Amino acid sequence: MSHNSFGKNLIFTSFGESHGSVIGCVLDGFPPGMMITVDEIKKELIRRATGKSRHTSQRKEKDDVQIVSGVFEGKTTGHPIALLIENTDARSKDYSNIAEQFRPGHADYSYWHKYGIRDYRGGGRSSARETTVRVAAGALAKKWLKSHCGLEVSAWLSQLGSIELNRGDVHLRDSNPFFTGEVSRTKELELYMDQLRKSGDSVGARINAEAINVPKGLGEPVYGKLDAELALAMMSINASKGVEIGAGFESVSQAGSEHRDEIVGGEFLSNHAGGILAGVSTGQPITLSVAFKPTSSLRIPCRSENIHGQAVEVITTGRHDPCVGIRAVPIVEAMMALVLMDHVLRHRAQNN
Ligand code: EPS
Repeated sequence: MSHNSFGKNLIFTSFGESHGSVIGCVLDGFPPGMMITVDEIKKELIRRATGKSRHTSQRKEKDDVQIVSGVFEGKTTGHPIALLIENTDARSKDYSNIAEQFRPGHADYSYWHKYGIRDYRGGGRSSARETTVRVAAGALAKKWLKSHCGLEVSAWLSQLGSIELNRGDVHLRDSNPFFTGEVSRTKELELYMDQLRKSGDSVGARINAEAINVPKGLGEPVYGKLDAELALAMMSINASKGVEIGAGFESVSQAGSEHRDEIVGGEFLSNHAGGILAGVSTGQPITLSVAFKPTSSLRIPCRSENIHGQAVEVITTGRHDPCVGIRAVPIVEAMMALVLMDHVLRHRAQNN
């Protein structure tokens, strides 16, 4: 079975490969009447784009988005919204040497064994390029959530390799290439990344995210729990390896008397639940964090095999992110917004 869509009442489908002519998405079920412009979508796309700093891949895509359906005279019509983005800076020759090799840690191996064919150029469908259209659709979801119920989503870098970061001022996260709210530590992060890049290696990252002004009652027990669907959405992002909701794995060592969030005068005194109890939102901020693994395309040689089962030494050249987790910040925000909007529409449908 193929599976390139998610959502029930707001259904997102993406298509396209990193070195194909275009990537695109269809967003079906979006309510009519919301004003939206290409510039509003582009603003989000720029946040995620490669080539903005020396700390990301140097591929320079224009990411000019075309709204090809579902918007008339600047307003959503209630019909499927289709968004298209041309790939203008793919350099497929970077991949000719590894066309038949498996990069350890990469989709190369699993896709080949699943499909028996693979678009090796830029990782094809497994590329982070696909996340561009998630962010484009997320721009619409963010706007709708804000105007519909004041709901706002934000994410920030909370760990880069071994460097742990405080939340700082999340409003300032776009002022630096790392999406950190701890702006005073930008220099430290730059030095770390410069050394890493010189070494040819890569690191992972942790991204924290929060949604505020979330209506109570979102989530559909028992197989459409809100935390379950958020976790699925996060795990669908390239390179993600773990998701925590609220206290997450810390819950293991917490006593019940500590973990439970006491209620006094209609207010919760803590938020270990991450704003979700039994799969349903409580109205508290939804908090989660996502672990991203280190990028697997490295110029440091390693041992592997090719599609014929022969031993090979793999060296990946080209333009890769030394830490793909950094650019995941706007992607996490977009996925969170799309899931939450879907659940607002689903809750409205059942419990209006
Ligand atoms: C990516 C590898 C690089 C990145 C790409 C993600 O692609 P290429 O080698 O084709 O230049 O530039 O990211 C994007 C193009 C993007 O827009 O995010 C990978 O292997 O995932």
